[in-house]
Amino acid sequence: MTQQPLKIGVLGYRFMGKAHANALARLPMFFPDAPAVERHTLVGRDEAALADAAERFGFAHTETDWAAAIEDVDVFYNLGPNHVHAEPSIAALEAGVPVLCEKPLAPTLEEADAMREAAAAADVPAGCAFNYRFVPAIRHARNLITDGEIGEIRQVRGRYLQDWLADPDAPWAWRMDADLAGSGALGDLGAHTIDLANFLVGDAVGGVDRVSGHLRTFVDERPVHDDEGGVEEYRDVTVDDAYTAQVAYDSGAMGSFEASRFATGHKNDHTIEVHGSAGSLKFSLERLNELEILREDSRGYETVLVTDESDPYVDHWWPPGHVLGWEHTFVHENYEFLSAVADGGEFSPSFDEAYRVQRVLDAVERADERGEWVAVE
Ligand code: SOE
Repeated sequence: MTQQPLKIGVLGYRFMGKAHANALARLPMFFPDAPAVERHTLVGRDEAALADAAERFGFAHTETDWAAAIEDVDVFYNLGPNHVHAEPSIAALEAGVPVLCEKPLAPTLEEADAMREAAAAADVPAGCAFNYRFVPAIRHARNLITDGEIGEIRQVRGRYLQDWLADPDAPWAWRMDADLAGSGALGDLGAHTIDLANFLVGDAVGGVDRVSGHLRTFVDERPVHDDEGGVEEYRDVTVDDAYTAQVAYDSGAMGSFEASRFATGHKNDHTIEVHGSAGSLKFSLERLNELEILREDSRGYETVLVTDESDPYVDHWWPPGHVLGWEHTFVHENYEFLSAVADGGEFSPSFDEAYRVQRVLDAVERADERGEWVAVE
């Protein structure tokens, strides 16, 4: 008997709604062993914008009440702003509906803890959409590290640089409000890098023992525009525009992380570099098909194009050298999550792993407030 398609409900229809809707649409063609899915219900508040998005993204139904949507679907994607992550995700899990929630898990450690507990009590997958774990070159890097190719891990260095707020007249948005977002560059961008470091070297370096932190807001109010494009008011920016942090791992390994929304000259420059006792690895999102590898006794980094059919996920797409893009990471992530739902398996990164990230975000903010190193609670 053919299995009924999984009915997917998605809360959020802007940037992340588009990225995940595109991923769902591409699964049947490129991942034919993925479970059949139906883009069933798209959830949002603005009915006109919602109807337009549902039409473009291929959703059969729309709903302005997320609780009603949860009753009608088999899987719930929470792609809303950070302050909307906890309540609907917990409600879905309590109803036995698997959840994929965008990062960071929540604005606060307390909400993230409640989400983690709801996931532990539910017997279904609960995942956090740290999509950069699903880049083939990152998977290849993790395999090299796991195989001991670069020896004992000593340092990891990550930075996520963007420039979209360098203009002081760039408009206010929810990402700039601490009550809605939790933090700024730290939680929006730093969460990715801290999770990626956990994914790459977490097994080798253990947990995070203590951190230092420095957060800065360069522009402390921004315009809110009216329908005619004029300035209706100015609203406070209550989150960081940039952060730096140092991390001391349990193993004695060192981490240094930073992110900025003011880094002119950088659009979406997420880089991570790992130094081991027998070599180093370096990855940059702006060159996401490449991995730079330095092996013991070599004089410099070798640039490897990670597009062979033997490389992670590549055999689903094109022949060697026909490079992938940012959106492919969402296809890989959706494939793994929906396969875990269909097979009753585990999905990583789980809410537990996302909570580990949230603990570091919280510690970095506390370290900044105190001006000293703090332990991760
Ligand atoms: C910020 O602009 C942002 O959209 C992040 O929220 C995403 O997680 C990142 O992948 C791209 O930049």
